[in-house]
Amino acid sequence: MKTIKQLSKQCTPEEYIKKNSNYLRGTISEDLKNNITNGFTGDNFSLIRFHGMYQQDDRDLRKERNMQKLEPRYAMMLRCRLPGGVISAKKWSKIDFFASKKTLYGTIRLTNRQTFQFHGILKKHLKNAHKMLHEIELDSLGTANDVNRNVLCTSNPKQSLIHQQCYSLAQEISNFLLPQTKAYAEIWLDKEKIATTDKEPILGKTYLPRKFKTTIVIPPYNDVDLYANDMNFVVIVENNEIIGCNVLVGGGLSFTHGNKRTWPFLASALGYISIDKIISVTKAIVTTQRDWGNRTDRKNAKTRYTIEKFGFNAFKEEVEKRANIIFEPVRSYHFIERGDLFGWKKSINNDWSLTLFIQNGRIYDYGDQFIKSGLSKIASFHTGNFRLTSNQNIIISEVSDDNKKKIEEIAKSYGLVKKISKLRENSMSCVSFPTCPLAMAEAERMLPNFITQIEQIMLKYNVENEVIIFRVSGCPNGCGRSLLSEIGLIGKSIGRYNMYIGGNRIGSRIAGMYKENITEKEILSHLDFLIDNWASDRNIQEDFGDFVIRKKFVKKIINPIHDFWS
Ligand code: SRM
Ligand code: SF4
Repeated sequence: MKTIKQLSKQCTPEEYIKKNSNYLRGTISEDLKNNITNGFTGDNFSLIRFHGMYQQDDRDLRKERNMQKLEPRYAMMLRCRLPGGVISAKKWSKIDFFASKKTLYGTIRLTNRQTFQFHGILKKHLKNAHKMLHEIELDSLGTANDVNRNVLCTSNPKQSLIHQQCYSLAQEISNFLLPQTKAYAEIWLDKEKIATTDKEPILGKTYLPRKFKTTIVIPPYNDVDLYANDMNFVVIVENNEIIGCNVLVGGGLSFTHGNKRTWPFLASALGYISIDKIISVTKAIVTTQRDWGNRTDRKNAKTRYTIEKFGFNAFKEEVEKRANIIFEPVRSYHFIERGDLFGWKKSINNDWSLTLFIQNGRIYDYGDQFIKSGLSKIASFHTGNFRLTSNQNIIISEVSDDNKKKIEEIAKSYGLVKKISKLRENSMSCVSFPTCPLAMAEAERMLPNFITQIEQIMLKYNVENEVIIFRVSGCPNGCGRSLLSEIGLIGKSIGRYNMYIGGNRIGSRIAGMYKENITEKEILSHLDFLIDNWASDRNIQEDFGDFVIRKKFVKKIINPIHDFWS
């Protein structure tokens, strides 16, 4: 057993913080009583992430507050845990109320991992936030830092029977992998400290080496972008029942500008397992990553680097040994798309669902679109659920025939449904400025107008009704999953981006770098050239991403470890 001193020498400071935290307690409770600062001090800055919160400050105000010698405008972002993205309309009303009354921005932000974030909660309101969530049987455990994150599950409302089973699986896996420490209940819900010893049988005392992401996927829809995740279960359905799943591991999209020891990678298949093996295989994969993952360099700590270091076969054999199984050959499946199915759809239970486009997942009222008020109005009488999609959109589901008309009228009068281009429907951006501390360039705030300009180019070349998957991330962490798009931007500095092209429609190909460090104006000029070429020279039904690869405008990324940087 290594001493903490030895550990701190070899491991990253984060490992030391986890080990010393008394199962994630740190001195968070003391900091909550400290009125001198609106922030958290020392290790608590990192530890609150294990409880689902990030300390941020408004970057638009940084300079001014600095000049006035004021503390940065600290406030917390809180991310809820919502496996499979399902929240009842009743619960939505509560979170909507909280966002309006107790956050600095008054918005709710849907994320591309099927959950929502509050931005701008002052330290003094944090306990209220957790208590409110607890009252509606929600929490923010396991949504940040070195644990398994919100478990994604295909949102397609048409396949509700299978979806229901997958949704239950998503919940089961999420619960199975949750931290067991009572720290969350003690600190945020004022539960009395129970005099027992905490144990973390799955995650271990120092938790995972890095964040870990899981999906459950129902082909032919890859809306969850499975290839970007650490552990994925692609379900195989026979006679309308899930019989098993293919297991894929080692996906991830982030890299660091200029650091060739970092690269994006697509999840690859370990093999097929029957449905009853899911939990034992989950445990085996997570504990292998826990024990084998790199704890000395956080940039090389995710599952894909563990697999690269030990070899795919060694990783697979270890998982087989730990789960006491042998993977069968992969069963056949295919994907047709990743987008959401907008508008009204009848489900197999004969009720209805309405999928609404939410630009970048931001729930607020703007212009002639009263998204927040409209959803709030619907939530006040809707008896079904809201389903959040991995594309940052929302599905109002389980709508009865009686309520359909009422919801239709509200959707119309509040501007919830608007005719928009397919380009916009398929667009996505990360949050970036002003709240993200890691942002290098604008993303959420630049995307709407930028899309308008690409729409004009598409109109010019008569392809305005076509789909192109366009995504923006404010830095190479790649939260907007730009590297799995047909055109993806990744922020370099204010107003400048790397431009990547050549991902495919189903999200199984990483885009390659077309131009480095260019301005928005330059990007539009390159797009004018490329879209003109695509419009005039493409094969029948050839997607933009496939076209730019065939025409060699960009190199096809086959093995990202070598190809991404060359
Ligand atoms: Fe992310 C960090 C927002 C999905 C890769 N991400 C962050 C932080 C928390 C910044 C920070 O560490 O201080 C961002 C908060 C911004 C804000 O103000 O809200 C942030 N990430 C987001 C969200 C909200 C983007 C969105 O617009 O939807 C997504 C929240 C998902 C969720 O509900 O859990 C989000 N982040 C992703 C994805 C996409 C995905 O998971 O499908 C990725 C790329 C896939 C991957 O993991 O490789 C992603 N985020 C990162 C990374 C790079 C991790 C790495 O492997 O190196 C960071 C930085 C880090 O962890 O050190 C990061
Ligand atoms: Fe922030 Fe970068 Fe993620 Fe965008 S991609 S939310 S800028 S960490």
